[in-house]
Amino acid sequence: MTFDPRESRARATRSRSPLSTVALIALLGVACGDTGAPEDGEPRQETWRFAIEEAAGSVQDAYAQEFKRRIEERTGGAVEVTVYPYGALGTSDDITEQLRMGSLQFAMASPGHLGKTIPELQVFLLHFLFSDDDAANFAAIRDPAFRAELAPLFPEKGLELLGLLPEGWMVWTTKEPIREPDDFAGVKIRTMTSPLLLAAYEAYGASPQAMPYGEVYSALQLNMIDAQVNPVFAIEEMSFYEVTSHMIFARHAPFLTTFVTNTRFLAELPAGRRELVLEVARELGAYLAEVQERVNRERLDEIRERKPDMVLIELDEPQRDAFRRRSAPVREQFVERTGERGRALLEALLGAVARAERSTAERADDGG
Ligand code: 6CS
Repeated sequence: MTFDPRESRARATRSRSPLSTVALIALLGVACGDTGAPEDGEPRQETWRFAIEEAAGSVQDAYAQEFKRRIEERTGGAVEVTVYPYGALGTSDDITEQLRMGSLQFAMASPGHLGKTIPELQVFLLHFLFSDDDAANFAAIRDPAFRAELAPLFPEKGLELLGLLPEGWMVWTTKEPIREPDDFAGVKIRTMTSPLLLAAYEAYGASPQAMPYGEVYSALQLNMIDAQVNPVFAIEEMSFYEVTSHMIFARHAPFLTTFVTNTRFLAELPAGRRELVLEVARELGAYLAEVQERVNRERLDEIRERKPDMVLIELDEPQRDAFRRRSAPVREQFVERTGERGRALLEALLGAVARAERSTAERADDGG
């Protein structure tokens, strides 16, 4: 399966072909193994609204478009999925609120923002928690014991976790080089809005400022901030590289997002449609891992091509160690803020990462 961001942008603006006559739906419903027809009749026609926190052509958009494609195909068009890119319905916080109120059915909600609503999710914002091995990290976020700690945190906020998805390593873009924690002294770095992110950058001596995604470019341009942090594809897509001069690769944290739905909506769906949603979400678990890897690589090439004097700095192990040591106390702050549930989630995640590292190492030893 390949994802072409340009094609996706075009697809997002093209209108759908009008295939949804009742007869065709009934036929397709039979052919596809119907998902959601009430026992006595025709499939229920409905539109599901899915908001993403990124632009058309982004990594989240790739996921949303594939979700839309599979749902519409398997319901024979009885369900239509409308994807709303970032900005159409407001900020990440606005989207989450609309999902909780039930005016949206699906959304992407990154812990960098959703951590305000579900504080324990800020575990994903801690630095140097994950492995350096992408395959181990991917296994860790799917680890059943870890998921068993994570999933129950959502329903009490009216949300249901459908997926935890990787979007690539976070990269700092700055106006001065950063090679050691002290280089961050006084640097006004924009973070997402979950409070623990402030602590994460204060630990390096920076002056972090939380703000919505849509305000970052002009804040950099107007020198209200000096730096920001996001995966490579976002740095290209939001043109942050135009208003910064250095990209610092510290591999301090992956960017993860959650794919969420409204608890009540999911519970009240006809059983067939509920199963379909869960099935497609399960199938798409691996999809974004592949997409992000390719999109991040391609976008880095585009940045290099468009701005040859952009300085790329990859921190070496001793340099990363200095950041690792500085960031260690932030784990305590996380536990202080989130209590026993936070501690349990942190331990479950550390356990999952360690297990995943062991099994990827064993596979490598076996030559597999
Ligand atoms: O920095 C942010 O706020 C956003 N960054 C990405 C890559 N996705 C969504 C998030 O809101």
